[in-house]
Amino acid sequence: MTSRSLAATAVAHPNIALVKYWGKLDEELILPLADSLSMTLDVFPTTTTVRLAPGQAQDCVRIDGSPAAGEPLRRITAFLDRLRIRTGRTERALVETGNTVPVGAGLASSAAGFAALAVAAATAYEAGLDPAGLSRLARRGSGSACRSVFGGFVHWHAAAPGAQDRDHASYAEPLDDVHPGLQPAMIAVLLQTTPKAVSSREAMHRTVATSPLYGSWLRSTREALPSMRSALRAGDLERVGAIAERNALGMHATMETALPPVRYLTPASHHLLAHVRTMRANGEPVWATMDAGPNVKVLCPAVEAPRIAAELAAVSGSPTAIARPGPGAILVAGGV
Ligand code: 2P0
Repeated sequence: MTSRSLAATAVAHPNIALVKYWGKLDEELILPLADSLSMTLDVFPTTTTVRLAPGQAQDCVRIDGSPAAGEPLRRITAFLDRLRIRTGRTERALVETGNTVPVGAGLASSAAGFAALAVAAATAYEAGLDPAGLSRLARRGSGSACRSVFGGFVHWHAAAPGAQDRDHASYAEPLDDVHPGLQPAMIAVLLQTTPKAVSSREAMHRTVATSPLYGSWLRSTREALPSMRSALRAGDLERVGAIAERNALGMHATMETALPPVRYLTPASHHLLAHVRTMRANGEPVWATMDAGPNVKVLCPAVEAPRIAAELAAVSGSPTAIARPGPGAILVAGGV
């Protein structure tokens, strides 16, 4: 029997959560303990090509031009194995991925990476998945990747307690009811772009297992989600920003109280956070959010972004990137 040699290339962008995902109900299925909500960015795309390689004994993965090994290779191979089981295909693959964002620095490279891989691999293996199915597949690579399958503002549903098929019940959906007058920008301040010492996966696990604050944060994040939805519907950027900043600070408080603590924020992060608060006290429409890394992202109205980004760059001495809501993952080549 001969196999056709199929290849596909997809592009996906990172997303930044306004209501964070931090903690798993099921570590194998990557099911979150709570819903989360994010904005997909229009900067820092990841491009991934998957080419089936009949006769090859192993998957061969290159990330940013270098052969992958260790944990990144293991995660990508496990991801492709799941797809091979689902499709009944046996071919190994050549995977070539190129990031334009620093990897492992809290800038959501794994979200863009697994979203692009899900779309390219599902096409190459002819998995026939609909958008929700692609989101579920991306979720198994990295939780936050299920949100990068879609553009704009995206809601990731945790499986409802008692759901019959919890894997099926957890996927992301783009919001179609965001007020059209809401024109935000997210300014990423690139304070430090070296890979983190503790992976977000390990940090999340440790926090759920040991932080005495975790239960409170989970309750507050479950309340924050509907409030955020309503603020987005109303086009109320001030409420969106306030909820997002509080949610991010709460998440970092749970990490700080884990055993041993996880501290992603550096003195430079805190310095910039203080400056954002001062700007806000002076009437500037700016709100901060931080993920599993020291970099600070600042939400503000798009029309004000160039001026605010220049100020943040001057205060931090670091480069900035201005992002607007961006597109979902798209296939740019391949498919039959
Ligand atoms: C988020 N983060 O909602 C949160 C906020 C970081 C801080 O999703 O273990 O790489 O692969 O599911 O998706 C980062 O965690 O973790 C993340 P896994 P992931 O964006």
